[in-house]
Order: sequence, then structure tokens, then C-alpha cells
Amino acid sequence: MKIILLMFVAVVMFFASCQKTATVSLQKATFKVRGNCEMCRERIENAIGDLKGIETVQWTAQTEEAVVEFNPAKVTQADMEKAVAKSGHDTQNEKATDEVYKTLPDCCLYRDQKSNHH
Ligand SMILES: [Cu+2]
Repeated sequence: MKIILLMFVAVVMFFASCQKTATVSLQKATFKVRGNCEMCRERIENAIGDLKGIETVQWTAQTEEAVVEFNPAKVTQADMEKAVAKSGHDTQNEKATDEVYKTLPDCCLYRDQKSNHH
């Protein structure tokens, strides 16, 4: 009987320790990313999704916001914004260089939509 009890305790402890290592405390971040269309969405989501520690990423054209679930031990919001800027999209803290911006397809040029009547 004692052995069974010991085994039971061991099993409980095993699961308890398992859970501790398996549970990564994810963090959620929402930040502005400029863009227009579905192509932008793919570009932005890929740029963020390629980073280590990203759990989910979703960008919406209407709100121009990226919502990311990530492991804060592996990646930071600054990393994500830098990666997005490198792909050609301005974020709230990072600006894409003109060189990269110019390589975007016409439909994705989000910067001067009001002055395209020339
Ligand atoms: Cu686009």
C-alpha cells in the first residue's frame, strides 16, 4: 500500500514539474503597422512570424494594427517592429527606409495616398 502511495506521489510530482516547464507565459502586444491590402498583410505577418518566439500574429488593414502573441524570453516588440520596417512597412516606432519602401508594389504604397494625383 505504501508503494502505491509513493508511486502516486511520484506521478503527481512528475506532472506538476512537466506543467511548469511546458507552460510558457505568453505576452500579447498590439502595435501600429502601416499598410493597405492583403499583400501587405502577408508581408507583415511573415516578417513577424519568421522571428523566434512568435506564437500567433494577425494584422488587419482596417485598423493597421498587428496583434501578436509571443514568448517574451525569446523576442521583443522592438524586434518585431524592426523586422516589419525591414520588410517595408512603417510601425509606430520604426520607419522603413526609402530604399525598401520603393520596392513595394503600387497597391502597397501607404505613405502618400493623398498626393497620388500627379
Ligand atoms: Cu499591400
